[in-house]
Parts: sequence; structure tokens; C-alpha cells
Amino acid sequence: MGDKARTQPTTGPPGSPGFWRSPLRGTWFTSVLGVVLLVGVTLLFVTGLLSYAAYNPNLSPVNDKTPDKGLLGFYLFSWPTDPHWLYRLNQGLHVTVGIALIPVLLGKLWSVIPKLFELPPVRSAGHALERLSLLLLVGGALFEFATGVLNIQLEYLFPGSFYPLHFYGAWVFFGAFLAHAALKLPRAVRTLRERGVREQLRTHDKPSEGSTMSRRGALGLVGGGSLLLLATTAGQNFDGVARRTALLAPHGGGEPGTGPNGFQINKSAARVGIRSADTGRSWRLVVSGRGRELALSREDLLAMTQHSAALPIACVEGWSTSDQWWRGVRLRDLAALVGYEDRSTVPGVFVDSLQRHGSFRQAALRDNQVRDPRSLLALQVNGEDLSPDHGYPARIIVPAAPGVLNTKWVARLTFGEL
Ligand SMILES: Nc1nc2c(c(=O)[nH]1)N[C@H]1C(S)=C(S)[C@@H](COP(=O)(O)O)O[C@H]1N2
Ligand SMILES: [Mo]
Repeated sequence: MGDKARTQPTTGPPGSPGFWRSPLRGTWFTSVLGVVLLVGVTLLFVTGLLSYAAYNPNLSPVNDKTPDKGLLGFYLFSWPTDPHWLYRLNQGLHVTVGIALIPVLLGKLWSVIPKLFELPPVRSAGHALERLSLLLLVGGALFEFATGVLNIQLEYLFPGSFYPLHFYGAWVFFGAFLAHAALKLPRAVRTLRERGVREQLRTHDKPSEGSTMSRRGALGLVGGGSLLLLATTAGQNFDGVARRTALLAPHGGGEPGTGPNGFQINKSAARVGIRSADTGRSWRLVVSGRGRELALSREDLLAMTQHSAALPIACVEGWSTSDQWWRGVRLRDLAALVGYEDRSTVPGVFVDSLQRHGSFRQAALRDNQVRDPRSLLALQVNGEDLSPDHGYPARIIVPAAPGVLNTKWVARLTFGEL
């Protein structure tokens, strides 16, 4: 169907040429949005796969309850601890770009909607295959964007199972997306060569017959929507005034408090049922390793050599803090207490929180994360004791790791091969 057919002022059922009249639904509009999505969705796919690797999903079965990704897990690798802002950047891009692409995705779907009602529905075997791939493409796109948004807005609507859902969905979606791009890109490039974006936007085209908006207006609506989302989301990756602009962010609208502990909190102590009786003088950290087990009080930990590290909290939800000054005991020093004196043999660690219910009360860290001199069991932050909400009496902090691995209210560290 060319542009002309759709400008006919006839109406009829959705299958007839006159029904979808807007001339904006032409190849040009579809091509512009398609090219933006090609770049944007590829970035989402790459940062998404990296984000999944960062989460140590194959340290089974703690971090991900369905760790065996089979062939799709082929790329999983030991997430590095350098640079220390790596996850912050990766996840900030993933979530911010994902949100800003929503209007582009919707505009693109709107521009090709007549295809849904094409008659006859199936013309040949090849056509049937093409339509099936479009089903995976559109279904996959809606599924990935919907699960992503629900996860950040409703704080893990699918706790635990979000990861495999979003992960498998990503492979289905991206597979269909690549096939689609390979088929359509040549035509889109040709269209944009013939009718360049700038030139099309410079022409003050009036809304043509049967349409309520000009081509320029339509692109403005999509672009403006994207910019608005970008402007009300991006701030969640920065402190102070910037965070107050993050109106759409789940933890948006500013910092939770002032002072050394006044930075973003994922879940408060009260929300996950941490009672002050459990974190008082009777609290002990149980550390176990090569057949040895110790119970340390907070005083015992404070008597050990204290180290500092400036590290951010960067949540999978896409918000992050700038570097905070954490102070406490090195994880590798704790490993040395239970039989791993030789630094090159320090293994991974399994971390248990004293939190009894809910997600993220356990995490597994890899040997490279435990060995890093900046990886701490933190007792203080920014020169003050940790607040209850930031994990008093002790929490994990690891460079470049997703926030979810920085377990708060730690009760037990089990060093060993994971
Ligand atoms: N025990 C426990 N530790 C936890 C969590 C939790 O819910 N329970 N949330 C994790 C997540 S998802 C993040 S992003 C960080 C947030 O740390 P903060 O609240 O100090 O900013 O803590 C992590 N540690
Ligand atoms: Mo998080």
C-alpha cells in the first residue's frame, strides 16, 4: 500500500484501503522511527545482556533461581570490578534509553497498524512466516517494554522471576528484531536518502486531507514525548538538584534525607522487618570457610584494620547514587580469618542477611569481587555509622556490582567455591 491509497477519503472496514487514512502512515515516518529503534534497541539488548552477566546469575542457585541458561548463557563472564562505575553507567543507559524509546516504539507501531488488518490475512507460506515473525517482534517488544517498566515502577512485580522473563523475552524479541531489520533496512535507507529528515522537517507541510497533523508535527510529538521522558528520568542517576527532576523515577523527587546517610534507600529496615533487637549488642557476624567458623561482634570488626572505598549504589531499577565513602573491613581480610590467607586462593562468598522474608536477602559474589581491595563489609558511610536503612550493623559494598549484590544487615559470610 502506497501513501496515496491511504489518503482516499473513503472509509470502510479496517481491511479496506480507505480506513487507515492518515498520510503520515507512510514509508518515510516508519523509516525514521525504524532507524532510531535499530540503534536504540541494539543498545538496550547489549546493556541488558551485560546487566544480566553483572548479576552473577550462574552462581547457582542463589542469585537467579533458574541459573542454567543453556546456550543463551554462552556469553556469561566474570563481571569486572573496574571501573567502579561500570554498572552505574550500564544500567543508567539501559533504563533511561529504554524509557525514552517508549514514544518511538508506540509511534512505530501506530505507523504500521494497517498491516495488522491486511486482507487476505495469509497470501502464501512465505507471507505466513513473515506475519508470524511480526507477531514475535511486536509481542516481544511490548513484553520487554512492559516487564521493564513494571519492574522499575512497582518495585519488582515479579520478584526473582523478573530476570528470566526479561532475559528470555529479550532473546525472542531481538531475534525477530534482527530478522526484521535485515529485511527492511535497505528500503528505509533508500527512503531516507531520497527524502532526508532535515529536508522533510523544513518543509512546512500542512496537514493533508484526511489527517489532523503534519509530518513535522507527528515527529515532533514522538520526539517531544521522548525528550520529556528523558528529562524526567535521567536525573535519578545523579545526586542533589538533578534527582529532584526525576519525577517519573520510582525513588524520584529528591533524596530521602540529609547528612551522611541521606542518600537513596532501596528498602527500609522497617519494610523488610528488621527489628532493632536483631541489630543491637547481641548481633554477631558468623564467618565460615575452610572448616573454620567464627562469630564476630561489631566491636571485633571495628578492632580489625579499617579501609575506605568511594563507591556508588547502582540499582537494577536504573537509579544510582554518586560515590559514597564506605569504611569497614576488607572481604579478603575476613576470608583470611577462616583459612584463605593466601590472596590468590581467596574464593567467592555466599552472603546471608538477617532479613527473614522477601527478596535480596542472599547474594553470591565471585572470587574476583572478594579479592578486590575495595570490596568491604562496611560498618560506616561518609564518616558516620551506617543508618538502619543502609544496613546497620554491617553491609556488603563491591565496586562495579549491581546494587542487589550489596547485601544489607549481613548475618553470615560463607567463603568457598560457589
Ligand atoms: N538484605 C537486603 N539487602 C539489600 C536489599 C534488600 O532488599 N535486602 N536490597 C538491595 C538492592 S536491590 C539495592 S539497590 C541496594 C540498595 O542499597 P541502599 O538501600 O543502601 O541504597 O541494597 C541491596 N541490599
Ligand atoms: Mo536494587
